[in-house]
Amino acid sequence: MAEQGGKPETPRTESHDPDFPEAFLQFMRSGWREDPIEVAALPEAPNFAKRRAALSEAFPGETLIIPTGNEKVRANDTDYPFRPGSDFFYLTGDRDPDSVLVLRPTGSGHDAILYTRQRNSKDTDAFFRSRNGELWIGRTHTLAEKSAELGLPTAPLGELGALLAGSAPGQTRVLRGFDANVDRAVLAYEPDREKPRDRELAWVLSELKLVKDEWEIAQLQAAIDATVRGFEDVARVLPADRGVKERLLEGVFGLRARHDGNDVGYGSIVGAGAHATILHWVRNTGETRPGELLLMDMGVEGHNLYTADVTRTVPVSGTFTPLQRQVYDIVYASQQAGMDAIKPGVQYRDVHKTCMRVLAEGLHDLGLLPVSVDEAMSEKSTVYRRWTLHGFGHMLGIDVHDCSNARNDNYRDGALAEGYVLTVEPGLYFQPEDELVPAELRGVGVRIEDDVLVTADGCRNLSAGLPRSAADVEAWLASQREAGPRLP
Ligand SMILES: [Mn+2]
Repeated sequence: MAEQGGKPETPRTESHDPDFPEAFLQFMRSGWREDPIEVAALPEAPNFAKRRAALSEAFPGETLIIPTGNEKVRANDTDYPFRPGSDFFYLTGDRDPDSVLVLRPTGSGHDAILYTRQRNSKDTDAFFRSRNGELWIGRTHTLAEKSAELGLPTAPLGELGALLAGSAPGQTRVLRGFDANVDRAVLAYEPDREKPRDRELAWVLSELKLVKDEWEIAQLQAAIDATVRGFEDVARVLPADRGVKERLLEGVFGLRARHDGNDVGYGSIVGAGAHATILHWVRNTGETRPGELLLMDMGVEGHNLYTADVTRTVPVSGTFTPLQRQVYDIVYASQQAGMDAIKPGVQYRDVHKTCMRVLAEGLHDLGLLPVSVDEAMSEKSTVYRRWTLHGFGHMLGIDVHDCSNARNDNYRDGALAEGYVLTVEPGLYFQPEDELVPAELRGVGVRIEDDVLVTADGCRNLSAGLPRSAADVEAWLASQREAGPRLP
């Protein structure tokens, strides 16, 4: 029995597959039992429905099309593991590639329909022939099973084309850049430069995500707790008296991420020594050295795709040198000042200025600023940024850089509100080839990054499970080493 409507997909095969003689095909088509699987409605499905309702309210009378995206080739015929599009997942909870959420206007709001791949069950040759067949990838959901799980009507992907072809320009918006087929099928209709229709959909989706609900906060806390365990795992295998490869530490953290969560939320940055001064050092080809610092920026992405984003900088030998500690304490003071400033109504930009002023003062104390702190802090100068390099933080959620399509007025140039989750992550970086700093500072990089929730009257540090101050980091490293290596 084929699934309702739509054509079964063409088998996806590879050049090294053996031939399929007719006798084999006939034989493979019969003699299989069909065991049912248990499908329960996801407890969080009502949260997803609430978000769709909020989106519906923002665009009355219009058709909204939100694809998850497709599998991406890593090399030749192998793909990267699929990770759903963040906005799509935020609205549906569906994890399969190629799916497309469509909100169609009704009299009072919108109907939501999830267009999704059909099951390649045992009554199709794809079952055993196709790389998407269940013999290859395991049991997948029928449309009805997926519908029951997500609380969302489903339809075969094959029926999407007709709907897209019939969509009225001017009454349809597409979340673009995820699915080339969808982008091609619905031509952009953007008569207003100031309010580009499709980008407005992306703005609104990002801005809906700014305030996290209780369930999302719990997801973030779970990801952060797993991240704390991952940092502990790494501290336990980091020797004080000899070098190890950065990739050993990346791998140990990655094991925790895959074991306790979905994966790492972004490529782990493991920067030993001067690598700490490279902001996105993800090659991780170096080695630790006793006496040097080690900067690790790593986050577990939880089972529901919310991610942590945490950085710690530790002295490999167990204690900071006086100079390392001086730099560390400046960054710590900056981070603390940022956390102290965060509460509802405070301008995002003012938290940035607060953190940066403390860093600039520290740079002045180190004798590095060519001008006064006030002059360096003026908008016409900002020369301190040679050593601070980036902003104080960013929103955090289902994306590590969450809400990135929000309009400036509601993010960079806006105020914080209760329920926002953001990182606070100042740093100081002295490049190995910087002729304007003394030799002993060259190759020193420090960043401290925590994830905080804006509360009614301040903020709560969700990553307080890891120490932040220099003394606490030293004590923590010693106690982890004392406890010794562990497997998840
Ligand atoms: Mn970050």
